[in-house]
Amino acid sequence: MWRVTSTFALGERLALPTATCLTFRYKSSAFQEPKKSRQQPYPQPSVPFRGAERGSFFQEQPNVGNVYQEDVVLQSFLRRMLPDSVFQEISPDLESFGARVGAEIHEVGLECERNLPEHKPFDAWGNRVDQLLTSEAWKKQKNIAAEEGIVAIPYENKHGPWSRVHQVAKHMLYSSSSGLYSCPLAMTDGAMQFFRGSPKTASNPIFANAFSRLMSRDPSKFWTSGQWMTERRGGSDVANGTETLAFPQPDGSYKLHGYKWFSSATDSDMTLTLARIVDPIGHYVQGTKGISMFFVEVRKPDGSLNGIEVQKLKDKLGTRQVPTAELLLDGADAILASEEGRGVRAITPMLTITRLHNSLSAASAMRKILQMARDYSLRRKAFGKAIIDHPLHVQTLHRMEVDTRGAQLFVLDTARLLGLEETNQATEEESLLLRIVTPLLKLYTAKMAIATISEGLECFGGQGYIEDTGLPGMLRDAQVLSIWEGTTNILSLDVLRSVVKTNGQTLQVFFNSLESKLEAASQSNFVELKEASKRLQGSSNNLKELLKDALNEGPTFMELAGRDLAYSLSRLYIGSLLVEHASWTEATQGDAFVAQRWCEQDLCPVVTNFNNGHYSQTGQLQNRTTVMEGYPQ
Ligand code: UCC
Repeated sequence: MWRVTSTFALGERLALPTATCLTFRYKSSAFQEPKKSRQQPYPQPSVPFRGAERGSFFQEQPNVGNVYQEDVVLQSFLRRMLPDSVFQEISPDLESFGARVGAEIHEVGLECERNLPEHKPFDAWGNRVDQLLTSEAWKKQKNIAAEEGIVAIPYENKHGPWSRVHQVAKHMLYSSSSGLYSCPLAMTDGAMQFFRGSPKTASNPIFANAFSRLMSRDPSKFWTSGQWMTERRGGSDVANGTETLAFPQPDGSYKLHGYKWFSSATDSDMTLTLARIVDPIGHYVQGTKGISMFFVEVRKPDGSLNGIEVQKLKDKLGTRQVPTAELLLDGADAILASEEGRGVRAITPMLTITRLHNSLSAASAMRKILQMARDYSLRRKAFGKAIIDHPLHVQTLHRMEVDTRGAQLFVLDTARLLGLEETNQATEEESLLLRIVTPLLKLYTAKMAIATISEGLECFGGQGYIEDTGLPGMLRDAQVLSIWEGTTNILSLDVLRSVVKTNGQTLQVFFNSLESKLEAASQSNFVELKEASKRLQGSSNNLKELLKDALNEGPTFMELAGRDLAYSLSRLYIGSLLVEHASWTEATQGDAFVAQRWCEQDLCPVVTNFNNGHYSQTGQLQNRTTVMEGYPQ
């Protein structure tokens, strides 16, 4: 038996809360239980938890309020960046939507997780029916998304390049309460981007109809789109993984035969998917150049599936609200959407969109858990006071806050670049910058979200581990952010691809952009920013030095350094965004503290690890030797 005794003296000396200084001693024979006497039973009325008397209150739950009003970073970014007239126009929308999220949508989102989709392959008589049963809450999210224009806003284009920022800001309020409806919305936005850029959309009535439905605010007309790219061989290497074949039909359409291994949101109305066109003698081209993109309506007018069999729903760690399925395409009617053999190229503008959505979802979840943890810290008492009054807890919240502000600014600023690009107002430099920051944004915010949400769960103690609080689901859902839409390593390689394809121009504009963001700090009164800028400048110079030599070191070296390079570029860029934000005339002291703390970390792990020999041939050999140690030969 263990006995607990207090060591008050030690506690006082270290100024720790008394209860943290408890010591545990094994019960010695000298320890005596108080003797129970038959003549003197415990006085019954004072015994707590007798029978069913459990009391009416255990712990107060955190409140989700007006998620816009409580988000100072989002508000201040918009005030700083948007023309005043645009800010005045969109603010009421964000204000009222922020309130709706707290009052209504958050709960609908939780319902999506409580009522997961089901697949019913056969009816009672053995007929194949392939019914996908989704919850009322899931369907309600579709209606909410349509009414609120979550996909429509950038395409309605009321505010030119700022329309994209408006959408991303609004979706950042929505995503983490959408019950993962954010997934079909991401793909729908990707499909919109494709249709908007395709010359076929105007001339082909089927495409024109799809385009108008995907951006409709009328729930009865609104469609969502899937994006079926992943086949049995895996999702990263699309060029070698695509086995689906497209057989031309006399009317110019195609029939698709293949197996799609991960098809997210299979309840979507249409999809864009990849296949290889088979010529009349049965030949088709392997590799990237053989892949074309097709448009498929998931159901026929009578409601039956269009040559598609749902094999099973995937049993996933998280995102279980989304009906993700394995699909057999057995003669699905399809229309060629891209140029022949340009399917991979055609998906890349969609990837830019879905990767931005991935990142806004990451930032949205980070902000939400932090808002909830902050609220909870005022309600929850431990060791005699609210946990907000425990400095160590506040330090934890502050560290989460630093990352969350960084993630939010990164997302919003990338949305700004995308808005310029898609309204043809981007300079060449801005387009190049968008090309390199998109994979950086996706890979880095995903990792930050997983870490922040994990930390966030801890802020609720044991309650963070209890299913029906809705908190564990947030962690499960976050885990996919670094996997779908390109894993961290695939995106690191995409950063390198952007550098190689542009002969280093993306890197050049990246450094230029860093410099110009730091210039603003010289005018600021916040002393914290001087040091932060100095550190950013120093690290950026070190990185430039390293890159001068590294780019000549060959592909293996660069591949090995690629992930650390991507992390370094992300940290530098986020640092510069935080400094720029804190240099604004209306910035708060909090903004300056955040920039300062961010810049105290190792901003350039690629330089550190280069100096530690991580990318040398010896380093490479060490990796393999260690990894394979103990593996049976
Ligand atoms: O679909 C999925 C799940 C859906 C759920 C969506 C939820 C979204 C978020 C929700 C939030 C809650 S997951 C499937 C995702 N799959 C991927 O992300 C694919 C991962 N693999 C890659 O990203 C690869 O890098 C590929 C497939 C893009 C490229 O592979 P290749 O075959 O090696 O490609 P190449 O040969 O290097 O490039 C082919 C062309 C080149 O252009 P051209 O032909 O003009 O020389 C490249 O420069 O594509 C160009 N390209 C790009 N252009 C390649 N990547 C890009 C890029 N990122 N941007 C612009």
